[in-house]
Amino acid sequence: MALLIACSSRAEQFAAEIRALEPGLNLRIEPNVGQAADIEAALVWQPPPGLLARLPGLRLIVSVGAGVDGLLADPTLPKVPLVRFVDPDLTGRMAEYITLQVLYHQRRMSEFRDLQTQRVWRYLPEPAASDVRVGLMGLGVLGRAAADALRPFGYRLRGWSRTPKTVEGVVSFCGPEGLDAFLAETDILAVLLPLTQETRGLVNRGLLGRLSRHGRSPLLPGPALINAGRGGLQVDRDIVAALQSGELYAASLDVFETEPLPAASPLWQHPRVVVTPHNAAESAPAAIARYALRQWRAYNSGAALDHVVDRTRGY
Ligand code: NDP
Ligand code: OXD
Repeated sequence: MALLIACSSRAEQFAAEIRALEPGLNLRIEPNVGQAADIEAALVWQPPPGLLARLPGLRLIVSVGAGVDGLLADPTLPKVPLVRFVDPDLTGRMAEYITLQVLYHQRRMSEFRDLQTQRVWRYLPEPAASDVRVGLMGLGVLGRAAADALRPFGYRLRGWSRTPKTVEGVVSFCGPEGLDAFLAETDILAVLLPLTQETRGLVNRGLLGRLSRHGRSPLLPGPALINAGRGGLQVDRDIVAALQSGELYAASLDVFETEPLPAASPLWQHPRVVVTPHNAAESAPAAIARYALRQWRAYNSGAALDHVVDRTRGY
């Protein structure tokens, strides 16, 4: 039996960590697949389309990413269990990222940064956290962790998901019928949805225009958007247009329709936009190696796998 690592980045780091944990394992690193029939499990991030279909003995796929939209886009993906990465290392990093960006917008940091570039010493009043409504789109593993991290600051939390949720301190909205009410009560929108047929392009001009116009703290200059889900959830040009029109005041974007973000994108230069290179929650290779081996051992011993993707739902 062999484990194949097919990752567009960090493959050697994953291999080193796996070897340290299980030195005897027959490990292959794409493109050096060797005898394809030996390979029973694959650890993958953006593998070449069609590659996994050429492994006749494949029994398990472990995704390095928590999001599996890229894998599911390959129509040849073998119908073996597909496990996505869910781990305290990733979850903790994402909770940090969302907290950092929520605090950034609540504390009017884009304006302070602008003033600093002009060498202007000016006081700006800032709203209390308890006067700011944070709307979390997606109340799964990461949305809930973000809620747990934000709750101690006193933010007024709302969440939107496909099905109703009970999360401490979070007002739950769900489904298309709950979206308008959710947006109308949101000052800072944090998107942690998976990319599926239902969610593609959801964060567009129409949605941004429905963010809270009333009930907002007078000290908040306008709504802010944080997207750390997937670039395909948003329409980049609509975000630029909403920033220009004032429907959106500021944004923190970790993901984009095209990655890397093209140099010509106006988002790079916008004074109230924070751009990060899809690294909101770049997990440690050791955590990924531990997780992949745990899933593989579970599979071999007949134990239940964790976080198997529901291919019909798409996440
Ligand atoms: P989960 O599967 O645990 O949670 C997904 C949430 O989205 C659920 O609450 C689900 O609702 C909700 N949802 C899905 N479809 C819809 C819909 N059509 N309408 C409303 N709500 C919907 O995923 P995670 O929290 O683990 O991860 C979320 C995403 O974050 C990943 O798919 C990935 O794209 C992204 N990600 C980004 C990273 C980065 O570095 N930028 C790192 C890791 C992940 P319900 O529970 O009711 O089904
Ligand atoms: C992702 C990840 O899905 O990094 O983006 O886990």
